[in-house]
Amino acid sequence: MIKHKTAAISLAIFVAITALTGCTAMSKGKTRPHRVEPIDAPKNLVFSRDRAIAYRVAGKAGTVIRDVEFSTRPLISRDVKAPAGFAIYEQSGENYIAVAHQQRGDRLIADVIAGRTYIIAPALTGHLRVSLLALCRLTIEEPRRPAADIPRICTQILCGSQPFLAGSLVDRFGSLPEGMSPSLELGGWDPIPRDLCEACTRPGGGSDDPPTISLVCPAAPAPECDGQVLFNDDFESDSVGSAPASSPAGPPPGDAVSTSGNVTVVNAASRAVRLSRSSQPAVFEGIFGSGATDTGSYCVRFVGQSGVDMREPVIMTFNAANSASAWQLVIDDNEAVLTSGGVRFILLRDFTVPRSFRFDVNLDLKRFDMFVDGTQVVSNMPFLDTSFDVPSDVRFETGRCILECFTAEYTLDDVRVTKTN
Ligand SMILES: [Ca+2]
Ligand SMILES: [Ca+2]
Repeated sequence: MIKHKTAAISLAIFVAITALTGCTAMSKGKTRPHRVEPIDAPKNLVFSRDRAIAYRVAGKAGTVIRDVEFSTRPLISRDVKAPAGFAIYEQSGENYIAVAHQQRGDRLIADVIAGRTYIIAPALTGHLRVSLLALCRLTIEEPRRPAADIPRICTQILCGSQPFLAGSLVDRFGSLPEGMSPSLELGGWDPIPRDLCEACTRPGGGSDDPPTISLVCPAAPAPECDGQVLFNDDFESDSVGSAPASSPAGPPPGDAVSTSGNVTVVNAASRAVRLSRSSQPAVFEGIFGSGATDTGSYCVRFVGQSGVDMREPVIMTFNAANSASAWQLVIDDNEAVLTSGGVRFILLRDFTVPRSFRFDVNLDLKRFDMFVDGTQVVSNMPFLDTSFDVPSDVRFETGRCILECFTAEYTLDDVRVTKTN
């Protein structure tokens, strides 16, 4: 059974923080360092441990600045002893998104965007990440919950010395957060991060504001992809029980579908295709009509729903004519793992309900953003393979059976790819 649980995740809850720790960050430019201004970390929005550093990147807003260096030296502490224990998060509204980075000595190096705010903080790993997500869901999904409940929820979830199953949250708080599996293990990590429990219950940032839990949970479906359509299939003209038509009805002309293994049209919310793993991998390939080039911006969107009790994931890729892939998204029943250039990103959700996925792709920069149900989950991620040339197809496949053939089922609808400029 393949599971992917090691990468840091962007879904962070930022609780009260101590004062800004002074630090400079510079680029490795030959002439002069790129200016990165330390700023006050957002009040009430800081990491579980007691320190983080916030920066605003100078320059013309929106400009990508490569290889900017951020020192971790002021943050090295008893809790986090090495630079590898830190991550870079980009502020996006109330959310914090993990940014791809490399490590060089005690510095983290990333491509960043001028005008935006970045926070260097300990990376979220393991139970902590899952527990913070549970806390987020409980506090954000139920805004009418009395404010006094939040410290109680916080300490019960984060500060217990023993791990417990998410299913017991129903008894404790009357509900299980949306998207959480009852069998997920929460809490009980060792050591408990310093000040974490205290941060939950004390006023934030020296103000009288109560601590807030700030993390955006999924909301609206991702918007449609606009622009010149390269591929579009909603399967409404297909026959239930058969393979989908090799030429999807409607515009654009020239798009095509290729399948192998067990891929059939089903009646879901509307007509859709279902990939079922059998002795052969199930493969759905959407091949683009004309109009793609090796420059410009593209939009990729689909709606997908995992089978219950997936024993193997489905793998989604966006591919070029030269077979390079911009990313690999491995979707399971309760998590998805995005692999791009040097980065693995784990997204915890219940994927057994229909979820909309959208990718905004900048082929000039070989970078992309990803949205799930309308919420941005990663920003400015580098391509998996930078040799990527002309966009060619989008592909979904279950793995090949080797010794045993575990079940994998994925229902796919509204697959659409456009060139947006
Ligand atoms: Ca067509
Ligand atoms: Ca449909």
